[in-house]
Amino acid sequence: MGSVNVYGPTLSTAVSRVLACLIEKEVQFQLINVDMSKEHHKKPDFLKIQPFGQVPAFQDENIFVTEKYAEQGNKALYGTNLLERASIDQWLEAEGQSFNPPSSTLVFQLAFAPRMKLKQDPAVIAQSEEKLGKVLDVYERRLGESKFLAGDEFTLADLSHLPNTQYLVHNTDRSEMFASRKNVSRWWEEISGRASWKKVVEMQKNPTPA
Ligand SMILES: N[C@@H](CCC(=O)N[C@@H](CS)C(=O)NCC(=O)O)C(=O)O
Repeated sequence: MGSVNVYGPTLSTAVSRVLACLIEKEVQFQLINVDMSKEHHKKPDFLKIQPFGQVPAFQDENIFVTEKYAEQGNKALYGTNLLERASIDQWLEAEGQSFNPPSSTLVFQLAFAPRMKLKQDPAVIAQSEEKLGKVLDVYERRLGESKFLAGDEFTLADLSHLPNTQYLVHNTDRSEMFASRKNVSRWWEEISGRASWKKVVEMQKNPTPA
């Protein structure tokens, strides 16, 4: 069994996405906190392992967790054949290109900005809400045809949606966007109920001190 070092705070959506994946794959990891308020992610030592100065960073090698640990944990997380993988890639891409931009903006504006005492931008909020609504309409139709996004199994494509949706449903007043869409709502209940994600949420509630 391997073990990896992950650098970054659990409250970061990008970090929690990776943690959910590692837990699904039963990969042991050590989480090393990075104090972003002190710009530790912009320091030369950090840039050596993450040149963009973003969290999370991995130490060891640039692992592709689902490949390196193919035979352990959830073996179907990234599909078991090329056809499944193509569908997973398609929905991972949908997350990155269509879902993440408006949802991460909403998370920032509605959940983080107030905590950081930053001003919200109502025009940006309205625009992102409209965009996300349209994306969720597509998801609603898709999830009427299959149980999960890439097919009838939970995969990396679903997992990738957990961090932003968690914030939108639990830390903003926009949970209706998910609850009002029957299939999206069923899907969210299912994917957020996974033991791996519940563990990540627990870790977020009890973050390790910087
Ligand atoms: N594509 C990257 C994105 C990582 C990312 O956006 N990280 C954010 C936190 S959620 C970050 O480090 N922001 C600080 C910065 O960009 O300076 C990934 O998923 O690992």
